[in-house]
Amino acid sequence: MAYISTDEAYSLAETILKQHGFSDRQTRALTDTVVAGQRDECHSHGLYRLFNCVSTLNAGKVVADAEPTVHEPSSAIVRVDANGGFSQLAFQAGLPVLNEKAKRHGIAALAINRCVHFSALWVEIEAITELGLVGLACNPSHAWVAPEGGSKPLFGTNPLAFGWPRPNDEFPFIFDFATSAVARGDIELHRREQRAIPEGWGINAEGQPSTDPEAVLNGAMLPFGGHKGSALAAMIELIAGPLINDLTSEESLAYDDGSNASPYHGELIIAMDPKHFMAGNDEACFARAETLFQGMLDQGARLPSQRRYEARERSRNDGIHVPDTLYHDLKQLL
Ligand code: NDP
Ligand code: PYC
Repeated sequence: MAYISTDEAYSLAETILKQHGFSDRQTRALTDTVVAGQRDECHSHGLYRLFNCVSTLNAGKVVADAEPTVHEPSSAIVRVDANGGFSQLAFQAGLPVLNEKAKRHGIAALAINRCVHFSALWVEIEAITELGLVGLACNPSHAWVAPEGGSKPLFGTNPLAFGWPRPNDEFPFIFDFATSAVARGDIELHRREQRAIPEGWGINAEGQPSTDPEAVLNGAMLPFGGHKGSALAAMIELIAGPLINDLTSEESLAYDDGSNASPYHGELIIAMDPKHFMAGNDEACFARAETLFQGMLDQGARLPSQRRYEARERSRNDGIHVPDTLYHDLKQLL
């Protein structure tokens, strides 16, 4: 197992991305995301994603030097056209406008269009909570997941993330999960490491339950929580697809046309300013939220993101942990 410094992780990611032709601004935004993922031990969305960045570029499915354009169609909506680039730079371009609108109106939405997407959403949600805002984000992906009761891929792995800022320099309360039983990236990592996957993650092409990652990647993944995850996945298709005039997961996969590139679609992000909602009782309202969190902890439960924050601390002390084979394979990209 290799341990590398944050500077080394940045330098490795930046060198790979620039050598393959990404612009400085795309490279910086992508590097921030994949290094943060590796630092927080989110292995399916860390440095491993550099392979997808390169293969998506080689497939001609991302614009390496795209510059996002920002539009303000109404007072509480900001729309950013990623112009075929990755979502990260588009998010960074829209965030200051989202912040200004949420603080002015209490609630605002950022719609990102025409972006190539692979990011873990907590990165964006954390940026929103750092501004003192409550945030919600979601997006489709490629059609990989069968609806509850079905057996053929239709929905994406459609992540949903939420964040609540906390007083006294506490890390924000953030959850961020795929609406499939697990992220596809996790199944890909099982395949890479030749490990069986747990039952319940997916079915093979014949619609039978399978623990073989390859069979499930070629069959269909399953939603988490049966009909509940399935309904949430459908909602995300709607509000981050047709509602913002962008592609569903099925349409994204059709656009992909077998090239195995990262999904291409939109993303919806909603930000709320607590000051507008808490009717002047901010301190008491935030204190009641803390009582809720403490109630969870008192029962021995952990807060979502706690594992991530602990991993962040470990990375700060020991360096960022990169499995040997991943490190070796990343070097082959240079
Ligand atoms: P996980 O199941 O690993 O985790 C989901 C969330 O639940 C995390 O916030 C996690 O916190 C929390 N959690 C896990 N276990 C517990 C527990 N015992 N008690 C309390 N909280 C817990 O995530 P997924 O596999 O579903 O998704 C992984 C990532 O993949 C996400 O970041 C998502 O954004 C990304 N993704 C991106 C897609 C895209 O299209 N861009 C598509 C699909 C997924 P912690 O991290 O601290 O464990
Ligand atoms: O892991 O499901 C996933 C995923 C899709 C797009 C980016 N990550």
